[in-house]
Amino acid sequence: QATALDEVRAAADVAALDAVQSAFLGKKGQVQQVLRTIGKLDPKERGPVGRAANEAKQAIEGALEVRRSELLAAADANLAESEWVDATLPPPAGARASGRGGSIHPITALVRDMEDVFLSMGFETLDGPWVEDDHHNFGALNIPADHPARDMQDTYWLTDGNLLRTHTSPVQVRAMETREPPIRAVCLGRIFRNEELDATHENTFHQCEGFFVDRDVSVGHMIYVLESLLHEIIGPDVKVRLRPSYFPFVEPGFEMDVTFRGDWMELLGCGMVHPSVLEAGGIDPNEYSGFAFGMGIDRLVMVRHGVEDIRHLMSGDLRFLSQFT
Ligand code: FA5
Repeated sequence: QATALDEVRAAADVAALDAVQSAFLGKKGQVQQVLRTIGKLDPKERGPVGRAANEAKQAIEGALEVRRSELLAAADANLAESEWVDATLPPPAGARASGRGGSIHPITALVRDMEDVFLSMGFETLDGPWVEDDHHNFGALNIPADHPARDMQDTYWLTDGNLLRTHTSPVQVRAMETREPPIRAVCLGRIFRNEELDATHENTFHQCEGFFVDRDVSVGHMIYVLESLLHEIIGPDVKVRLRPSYFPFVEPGFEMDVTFRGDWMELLGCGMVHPSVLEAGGIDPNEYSGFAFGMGIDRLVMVRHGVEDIRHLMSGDLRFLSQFT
């Protein structure tokens, strides 16, 4: 017993402790060997020897338990020290060149560049919640419950009656509720639609909402802002076309396409904010007018970098992402 207790106290780690445990308490351990000999002893000696062996067994078990929890606590305390990482350190020399360095995701990079351009044009940037209510995502945008335009966007409904926002337009509504014109703002953020996926359709993607409400705002202002942005982001040779289109929250409404791989790709919806949307936001449509647009950020990344399939962007595939280091 004395030897066992010394060895238990001396065990420097859990593996050493396991070895001590099996040497003394295992099937072929020393305590077991003593217990096995009891039957051969003089009957008078059997009782005291058995008791002594069992006491030794209990003492060793108790000591093992104490030492085990000491060792585990020490290992936990060491973990913070041994696994500490300084995430602010630059990558090791050569990591970037070999493609193993971290890099800014092309969507994040585009969002930052777009925000810079909009700030230079006097727009502020706003944020809105991903989980929206029916009123902000649909109702206040002139899309009542029975309106067929709800089918234009396949909605992920939550069990509590809320939804994952299907576009960034609810941020317009929130801004109008809390601000007075002039309002010049953009919101760049993530949105969700229960879509059939293909090369230009994701179910988790990003939009840039822009809106400008003031006196005498016209379609001309809108086209100027959109073209200026695309010149800055894609280059002076970017080719776009504007088509009439329908959204319940603008009148007139348009869509803008951009050339991509020898064809036109739809990039955004836009138009003059509908009078009833201004009214829902507490703004007098007789005094103020405004334009609004909702641009597909992921599609703009495709144009910017020549990405042929939108599904690469959110795939997390390092073979794709390492091209942007
Ligand atoms: C809208 O979402 C409107 N809220 C845009 C708007 C805002 C119109 C303000 C008028 C005024 P739409 O569903 O067409 O519209 O989407 C706008 C853009 O988002 C599209 O032109 C496209 O570039 C992008 N987009 C739409 N669906 C997807 C998708 N599944 N995957 C990737 N991009 C998409």
